[in-house]
Amino acid sequence: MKAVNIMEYMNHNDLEMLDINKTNASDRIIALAGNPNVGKSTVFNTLTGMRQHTGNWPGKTVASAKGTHRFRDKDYILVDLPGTYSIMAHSMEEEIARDFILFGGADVTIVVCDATVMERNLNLVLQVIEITPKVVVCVNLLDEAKKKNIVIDLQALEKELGVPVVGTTARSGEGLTELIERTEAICAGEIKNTPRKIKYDAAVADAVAPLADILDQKLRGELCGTWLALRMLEEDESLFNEIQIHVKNHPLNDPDVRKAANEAREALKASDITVEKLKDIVVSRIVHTAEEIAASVTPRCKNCVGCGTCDFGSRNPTAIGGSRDRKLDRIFTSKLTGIPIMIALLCGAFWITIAGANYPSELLADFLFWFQDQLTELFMWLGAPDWVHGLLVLGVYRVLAWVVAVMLPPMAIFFPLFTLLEDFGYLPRVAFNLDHYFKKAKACGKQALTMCMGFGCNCAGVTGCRIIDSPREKLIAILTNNFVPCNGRFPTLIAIISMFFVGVGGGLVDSLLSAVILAGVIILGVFLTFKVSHFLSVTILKGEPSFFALELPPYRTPQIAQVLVRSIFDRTLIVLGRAVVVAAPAGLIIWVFANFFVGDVTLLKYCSSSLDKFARLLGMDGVILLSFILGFPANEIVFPIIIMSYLSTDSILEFDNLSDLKTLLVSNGWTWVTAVSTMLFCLCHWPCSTACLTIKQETGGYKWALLSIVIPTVIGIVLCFLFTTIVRLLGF
Ligand SMILES: Nc1nc2c(ncn2[C@@H]2O[C@H](COP(=O)(O)OP(=O)(O)OP(=O)(O)O)[C@@H](O)[C@H]2O)c(=O)[nH]1
Ligand SMILES: [Mg+2]
Repeated sequence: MKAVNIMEYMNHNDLEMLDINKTNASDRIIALAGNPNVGKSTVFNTLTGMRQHTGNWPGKTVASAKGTHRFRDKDYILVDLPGTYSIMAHSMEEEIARDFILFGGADVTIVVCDATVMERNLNLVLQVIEITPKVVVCVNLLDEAKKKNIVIDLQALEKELGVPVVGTTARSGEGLTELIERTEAICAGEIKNTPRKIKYDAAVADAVAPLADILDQKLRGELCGTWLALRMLEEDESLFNEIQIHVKNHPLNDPDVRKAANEAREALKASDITVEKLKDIVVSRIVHTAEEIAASVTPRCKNCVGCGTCDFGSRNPTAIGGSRDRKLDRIFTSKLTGIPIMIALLCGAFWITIAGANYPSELLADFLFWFQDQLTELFMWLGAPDWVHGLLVLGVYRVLAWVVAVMLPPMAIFFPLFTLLEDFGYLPRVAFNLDHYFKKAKACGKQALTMCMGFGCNCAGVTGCRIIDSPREKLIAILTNNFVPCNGRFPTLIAIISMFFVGVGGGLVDSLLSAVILAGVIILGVFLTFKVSHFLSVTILKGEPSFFALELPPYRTPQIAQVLVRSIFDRTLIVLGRAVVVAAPAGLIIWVFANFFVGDVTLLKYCSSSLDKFARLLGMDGVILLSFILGFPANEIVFPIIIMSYLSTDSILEFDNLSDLKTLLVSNGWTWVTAVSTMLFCLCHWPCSTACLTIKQETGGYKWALLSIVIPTVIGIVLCFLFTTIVRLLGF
């Protein structure tokens, strides 16, 4: 097989700007920048009431988002940017952040920092204030800093930086009013910032100064001359491309500028400073300045880290939070216990989900189908024709009811649990544990994080692949994300497992066994991910795994009540939203299929019987396969369509109880073999339509979207066929 040209795909990455317009002259555009995982999206969500993905691992935000915060009769258009350690970095999301800070037209850039690791965060602050003076520094996670006994002198920091500094605890909203007040003061011109300038070595400063002066004249304040001069001398091509796109009359090709740049290069050469050396000098100067400032604003004994004469030893963050984190990491990431704990946690989360979802599912089903009876009576009372009742109640309403009853309860339990683990900081540990296996598959360990996102929704998983820097590994992660069942698929798995492999009574042993089987299915998905990743790595996406640093963030205590309320509410809305948008029309189509005749059979029977022969080779039947096909718009509707299809052809029309579901399926020929095949096919078949579109967008081509359909479908067909043939040969 021929390896593809990955650059072809690389060029298609969209770095387009958000479409941000002020509706009033008084509107303010505020960029939220900062290192990864410092709470930018939490600040954004708290101020705008929006629901950007947050969680304790770096790299969640991969595309900018905008939202509005209204304060004292003014609208603040906030832009949540992906995290970035440096403006000079070049990963896709870092470029998005850099470009917005440079060209996004923000009135103020708020740089959010993690109070527990100020040195590292100040590095970015210094780079941003080098570009624009309109900056407010938000020192977030003050509660975490307090727990670790880290005290930051915010006033001293403000003096050092020459820009306003505000301390916040974004999760509880503390300090955010002051943050907006000080931001407004800069917008209104009440505060004039005098940002600290980085002092470069004489050789660099002298060589750069003439070029910087000319650039300052030509740019007329659009960008900072010294900053651009340094980037020109560092030959930052990707930045130049963006400048050419965004800066009108940019001076890069101006003859005076070119001449000055050549002279600067000569001067640097004379001092033996090559391009690489210049980059090193600049970076180390910034890092050094950041360290100096951090040391001066974090009061402590100078010689310390255990000088024995002060109390810093006990206040040392590494000594306090660090030792607890190290202990936990020894348990969660050790070779011996890491993976067993991971599997145990997975089973535990599934067990709580299955045991907990049973009763609410019954209640919901009882209520929703009681309501269906009321609707039927209403239609009869109104004297509505049969077909109207059939279409709206037996079609649209009933599919909606099935989607909500079967899908909603497991989602509302599993996702809060998952979010708690995410907020605690467990997901990067999963990536750490699986890194070795991904390397063996010649893929990237960060793929584990994108798989975790795929649990919620494969579209989020696919977009999340932007955190993987290597285009080859990113493509592998995108093409295999579908092996993680999303929230539309795994309630189907839960329902089938509960019905066919354990009793539907919901006892302790039953629910534990269900959880173990479900975990087994997920592990099969992970196994297939490794195998397919490896296959792609040695065929069309040839290459060796790249080096990357996986950051293990500190463990943070999740806010249990908030997470529970938020994710239950969010999931409910998402499932209900999709139910209305996708399931309702699907219900309508199914009803039409079941009531229109081709000759003397219904359209449904006609279509399903034409698929029946093939489907039976795979251990399923025509109805199941047709449901998978009709479920292309959203996986949530596959199982409800199966139920509806059987109901519409079955004599038991008043079938509305979850525990009776198995009877319906068995009366339509389901055996444990059908159940396993349907589960295998549920795990391995084409991604839903939205996921396909997302893959097309992320990869820039139909061919990858097509491949992402072909790979799991072929694997699904092969697995089902092999399984069915073997069990039939064995005489089951
Ligand atoms: N204790 C505490 N946790 C916080 C605070 N602000 C944010 N967090 C938590 O820190 C984690 C990271 O927050 P996010 O808002 O996702 O961080 P981000 O900067 O947007 O991260 P990326 O998008 O990955 O760059 C989440 O688990 C938050 O709940 C805070 O003030 N205190
Ligand atoms: Mg974020």
